[in-house]
Amino acid sequence: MKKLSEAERTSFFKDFPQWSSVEGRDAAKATFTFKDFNEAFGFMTRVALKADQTDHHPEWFNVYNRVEITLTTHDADGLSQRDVDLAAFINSVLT
Ligand code: H2B
Repeated sequence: MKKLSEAERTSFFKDFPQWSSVEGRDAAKATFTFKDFNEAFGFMTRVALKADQTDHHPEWFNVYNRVEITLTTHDADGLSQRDVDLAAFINSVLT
C-alpha cells in the first residue's frame, strides 16, 4: 500500500470537509455526534463490518453519542487510498 501523493492528499481534505489533518501525523480525524448511544453504536457497527470485510480498521473512540475517528494506513505509515475509501463509506452511512 502506498501513501497518497501530496496532490491526492490535498484533494482528499477538500472533498471530505468533515476530516481534518492530525498534528505531527499523516492521518485524518473527524468527530461525529449522534442522537444517542443507540445511533452512535449502530453507525459503529456498520463501519466495523466494512472494516472487517476490507481488512482496514479505524482508530476510534466512543463516548455515549460521540464517535471520534482517526484514519491512517499503518502498513503505509500514512494516508492511502484505503483511508479515502473508508471515509467515502463513512459518508455513505451518514447520509
Ligand atoms: N488497518 C489500518 N488502518 N491500517 C493497516 O495498515 C491495517 C489495518 N493493516 N488493518 C491490516 C489490518 C493488517 O494488520 C492485516 C495483517 O492485514
